[in-house]
Amino acid sequence: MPLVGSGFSVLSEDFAAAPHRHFARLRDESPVHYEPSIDSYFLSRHEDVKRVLTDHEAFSTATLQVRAEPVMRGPVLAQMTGAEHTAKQKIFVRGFTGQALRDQTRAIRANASELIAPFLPRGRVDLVHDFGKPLAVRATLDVLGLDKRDWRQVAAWHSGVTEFITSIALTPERRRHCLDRAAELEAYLLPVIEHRRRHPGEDLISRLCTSEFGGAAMSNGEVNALIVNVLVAATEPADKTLALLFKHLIDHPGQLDRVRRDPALLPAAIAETLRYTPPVQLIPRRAERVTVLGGTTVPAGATLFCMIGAANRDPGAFTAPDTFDIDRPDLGTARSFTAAAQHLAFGTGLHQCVGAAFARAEIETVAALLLPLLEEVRYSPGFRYRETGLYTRGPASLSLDFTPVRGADGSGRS
Ligand code: 2IO
Repeated sequence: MPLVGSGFSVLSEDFAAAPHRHFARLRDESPVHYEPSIDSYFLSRHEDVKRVLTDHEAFSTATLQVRAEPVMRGPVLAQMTGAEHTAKQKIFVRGFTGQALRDQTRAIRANASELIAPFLPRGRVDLVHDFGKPLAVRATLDVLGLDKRDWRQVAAWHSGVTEFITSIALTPERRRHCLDRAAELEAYLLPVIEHRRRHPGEDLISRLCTSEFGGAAMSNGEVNALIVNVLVAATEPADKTLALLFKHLIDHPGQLDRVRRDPALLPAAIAETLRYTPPVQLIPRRAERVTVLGGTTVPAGATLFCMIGAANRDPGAFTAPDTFDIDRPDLGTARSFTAAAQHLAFGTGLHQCVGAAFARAEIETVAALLLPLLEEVRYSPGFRYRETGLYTRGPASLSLDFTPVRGADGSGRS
C-alpha cells in the first residue's frame, strides 16, 4: 500500500506504538513527509537530516522561540549563533569535560550506589522509576551545584518544562500547567543565581554567573534560561538511554555476556544503543529559504522535524540497520561521542550536543556499576515492555529481576 495519500500520519497511534516499523516506508516513499494538521515536514533520510543539521544558515533553530522559550524564559544555547554562541558554548564545554567531568563522574557513582542499595536485597528494580529518573535528576543537580534533597521538587518542575518542549500539540490546560512549573522553577533558581554571583563555586551555575560576554555579565534571566537548558538536556535523555541499553542487552544475551566479561565493550554498547534507539527522536529546524529536500520543495519559514530514529536506521548509512550489534564496523565507537559521529543521536553540526562526553561518562559509570550487581538480570515475570514519546522516547518502565544481594542495603540485615 502506498504511503502517500494513504492517510498515514506520524501523529497516529499506530506510529506512536512502534515508530521504527514505519521508518523504512517513510524513507522510501515519503522522505520529506508533510503533516498538514501541524504544518510541518518530517525528514527520515540520513542524508537529508545530516544536510539540515549541518547547514545552519539555511536551516535555523528559530523553532525554539515557540517550542522552548516560553518555558525557558530566555534563549537556550542552541538558539545562539556567531561569537555569542562560541563564547557561551565554551562555558558548557569547560563545565562538562576535564576535572569537572571527573568530579561529576565520582558524584554519579556515589548517587548510583546509594540509589540501587535498597533494591539489591529485594532482587527487583524498576530501572526507570526506582533508579534512572532519580539518578538523572540528582546527577544534574550535582553539575549545577543544587541541593540534592530538592530532587523530587526539581523533577516535577523539569517534567512540566519538558512536556512543553516535547509535545507536538498541547491543550490550553497543559500549556498553563507547564508555564506554571517553569515560573516556579525560575522562582527557585533566582535567589540561587543571586547568591552564586556573590559566592561563586566550581559548579556550572557559578561559571554562568561569573563569565562575561562583550564585557558584561549575563542577566539573571539569561542565566536562568541556560540553567533550565542544562536541567532539561542532561536529565531527560539519561534514564531513557540507560533503560534502553539494558533492554537491548537483555534481548541479546550473547552481547550482554560479553559486555559483562569485558566492560571495555560498554562504550560500543552505549553508542549502538544511541544509534538504534536515540532517546531524542526529533530535532526541529526552520527553513530560512525555499529549499528542495529529497525531491520535495519546502517553503521559506517551514518547520522541519529531523527524525533521528529513522536517519539512524537508514541502510544508506548503516549495514543491517535494524540489527542491534555492538560490533558493527560502521558505528566507529571511538568517534560516536564526538563531532565525527556517524549516528545522529547527538545531532550534528554547530549545535551538536555539548553534553555528549558527560552522557557517555554517566551511562558508562552507571552501567559498569550495575552490571556486576544485577546477576542473572531479566524481565520481571509478567512485565510488558512499552515505550512512550514521539519527541523524546524511552521505556515507560523496566521492571527487572536479578539474584538478590544479601545485606546489600547497608543495614546489616539480610
Ligand atoms: C533543551 C530536548 C531533551 C538541548 C532544548 C530546548 C534544546 C536542545 C535538544 C536536546 C535534548 C532535549 N535540544 N538538548 O534536543 O539542549
